[in-house]
Amino acid sequence: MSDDCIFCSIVAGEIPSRTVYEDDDVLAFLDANPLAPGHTLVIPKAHHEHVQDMPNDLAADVFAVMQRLVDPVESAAGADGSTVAFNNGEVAGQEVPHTHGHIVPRFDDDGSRPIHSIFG
Ligand code: IU
Repeated sequence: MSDDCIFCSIVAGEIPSRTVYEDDDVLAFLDANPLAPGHTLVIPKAHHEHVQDMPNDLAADVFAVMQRLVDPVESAAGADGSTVAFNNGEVAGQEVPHTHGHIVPRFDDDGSRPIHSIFG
């Protein structure tokens, strides 16, 4: 756990979140400012700032959870697809320095915008 990391505080239960999935190493929760209904974040519980900082087995666990959640998240949102992505580094739009994958439900009528436009 890293002091003053908001996602570490969510992992510790110090800040409430809407849990979507949890195991010993990975937590998924609803984004507090969703880009679309059902926007879900998937994080390692251990603090790692960037994708490449995670040990390989943890990165595999995080991706496996993302893969497993795509169908239920899309289904719950009534979506037609999803953007599944990591912003990696400040220059790429990473605002929270605890690595996190996004599952953003997408809809046929949302303009088929590419990833760079939905992440602003
Ligand atoms: P980014 O990839 O670092 O830009 O994404 C950060 C996400 O974390 C963004 O979608 C925020 O809405 C979300 N978030 C959150 O869910 N809860 C928080 O307390 C904070 C950010 I700060």
